[in-house]
Amino acid sequence: MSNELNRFSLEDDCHPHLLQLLRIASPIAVLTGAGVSAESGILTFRDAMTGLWANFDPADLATPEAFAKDPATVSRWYDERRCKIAKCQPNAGHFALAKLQAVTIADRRSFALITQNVDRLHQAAGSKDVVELHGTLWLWRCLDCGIEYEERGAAFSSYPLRCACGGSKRPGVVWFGEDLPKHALLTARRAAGSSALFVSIGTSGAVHPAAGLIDVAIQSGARFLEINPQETPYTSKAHWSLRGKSGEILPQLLELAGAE
Ligand code: BV8
Ligand code: ZN
Repeated sequence: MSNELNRFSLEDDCHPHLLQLLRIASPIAVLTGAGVSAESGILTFRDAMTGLWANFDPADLATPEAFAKDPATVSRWYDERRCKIAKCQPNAGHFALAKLQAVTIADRRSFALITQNVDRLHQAAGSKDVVELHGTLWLWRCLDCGIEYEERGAAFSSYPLRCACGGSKRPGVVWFGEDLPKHALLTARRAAGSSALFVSIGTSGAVHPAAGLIDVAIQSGARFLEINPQETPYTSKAHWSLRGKSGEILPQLLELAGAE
């Protein structure tokens, strides 16, 4: 099939080759970004800088240097985000991806869900073996003794959080300038490099090395589907590009592919 871009909305006939791939391709690899959680009420990373945080640049908060300089402010920002996502539920897009994984595995095909998100809404929707490239807001780690705590409770009462050993706890996310978890990145690169169909959903493609997985997949011969309301630096490389919200497109796509 030629590499021309098949840009269509779901109102048109959804491309028969894409639907066929969703039914038979193996492996399928999916990369999600903050856009997949937008319909759950979680602001994307850039939108998150509103209100109290309006005059902060994410890069000024999501770095080891920012935490070293002002652990209380950085901890407060992450705790506020943690408490916000505690009130959020998975949306139809999360559930559709969990369904696609279940159907693919039931067909004895392989499926990998790789996420840049730190909210664990994929897991809450039933997705299994989610590859978390950027960690999660639910885990906090002591800088001194390394103990990891799952923090599911109410907002912390003081910042930074203290470990039982007296050390301060940092959020279990990957900050800018920090390496991604080695095993997660290796798993993601292997999944992208062996995929027959690679789907990127709700990501601006701005953050590396996560976004680079798209090139890994395409260069290894995968067909590439992008689902996003806006163009991204990868749109021009997509075999199919669906413009819209993942919570609306994914359930329709699964229904059209008979994976409902
Ligand atoms: C590293 C956790 C080695 C923290 C995050 C190569 C080229 C250029 C730069 C670099 C490069 N390699 C490394 C870098 C530097 C840097 C980087 O990428 N900088 C960018 C900004 C230029 N990368 C790193 O530092 C990484 N580490 O490479 O280590 C190293 C070591 C030392 C020095 C250099 C390199 C670590 C990156 C991880 C950072 N941590 N998250 C936290 O959450 O606080 S990244 C964070 O931002 C999010 O996790 C997300 O992945 C990312 C982007 O955020 P958003 O834009 O909000 O979200 P997203 O991109 O997903 O876009 C939202 C999309 O959704 C939009 O397109 C929108 O249209 C769409 N949308 C909206 N509504 C919907 C929707 N889609 C569908 N449905 C809807 N309803
Ligand atoms: Zn400790």
